[in-house]
Amino acid sequence: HKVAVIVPFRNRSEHLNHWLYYLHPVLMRQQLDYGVYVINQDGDGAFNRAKLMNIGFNESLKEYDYDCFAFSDVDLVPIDDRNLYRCSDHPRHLSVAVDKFNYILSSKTAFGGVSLLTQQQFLKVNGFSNTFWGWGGEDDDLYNRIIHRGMSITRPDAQIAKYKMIKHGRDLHNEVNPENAVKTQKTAENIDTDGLNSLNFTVKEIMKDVLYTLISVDVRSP
Ligand SMILES: *[C@@H]1O[C@H](CO)[C@@H](O)[C@H](O)[C@H]1NC(C)=O
Ligand SMILES: *[C@@H]1O[C@H](CO)[C@@H](O)[C@H](O)[C@H]1NC(C)=O
Ligand SMILES: *[C@@H]1O[C@H](CO)[C@@H](O)[C@H](O)[C@H]1NC(C)=O
Ligand SMILES: [Mn+2]
Repeated sequence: HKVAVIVPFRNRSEHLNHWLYYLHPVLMRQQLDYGVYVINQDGDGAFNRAKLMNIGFNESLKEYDYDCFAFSDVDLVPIDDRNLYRCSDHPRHLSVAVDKFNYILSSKTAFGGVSLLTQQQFLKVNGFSNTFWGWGGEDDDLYNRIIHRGMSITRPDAQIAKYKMIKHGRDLHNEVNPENAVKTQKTAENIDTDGLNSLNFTVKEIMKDVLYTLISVDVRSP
């Protein structure tokens, strides 16, 4: 399994240090052929988690022929090695039971936190939408894209797919955006024109660390 782990990032070095400390041993024990790509949003504009994911997909493929993409928040640490960071026949949601939510899945359609798609599956849905600025909705839109393209999602057992979320307050410039919830109703209208095929960004810096590749990008916030 050639897995690119894509981590959207801004201003959370402490979380990243914890994440790297806990995830590398897990990923090694799972015997993956993997690389970690931390995609840092440059500047102070509105945060765009989904666009950073798309950028991670495109940029990681320039380095290696990855066939599986694990899209992960920087604050989610799995607590069971059996929760495999491997793709399957269907897009897969891994962060099923998170301590912050009393280990209860919020909804059957939840697809945020940590999710995995093969290269083919991700291309089939045209990636994430690029237009979800601020907090919320981009994960639901990706779920809608998957259903719209005739696929379904799978999850590991909740007993295995347990996570700890590193405690944090609301980030600056990542306020809940009420427009995002409205936009999730319009996935079918947007999927063909908004995604990997309309992605635009500027790479500001690529820094190679032993443990990860940091790619700083200007996402062209409005
Ligand atoms: C990053 O954190 C610093 C210090 O907490 C803060 O001054 C700055 O505004 C933050 N920038 C962003 C983009 O959140
Ligand atoms: C970048 O893409 C967004 C949509 O993802 C679009 O609204 C914007 O006009 C594009 N900007 C440029 C400079 O192409
Ligand atoms: C991103 O990847 C997609 C799919 O391979 C490609 O169509 C698109 O041109 C790429 N965009 C950028 C800006 O690299
Ligand atoms: Mn969080």
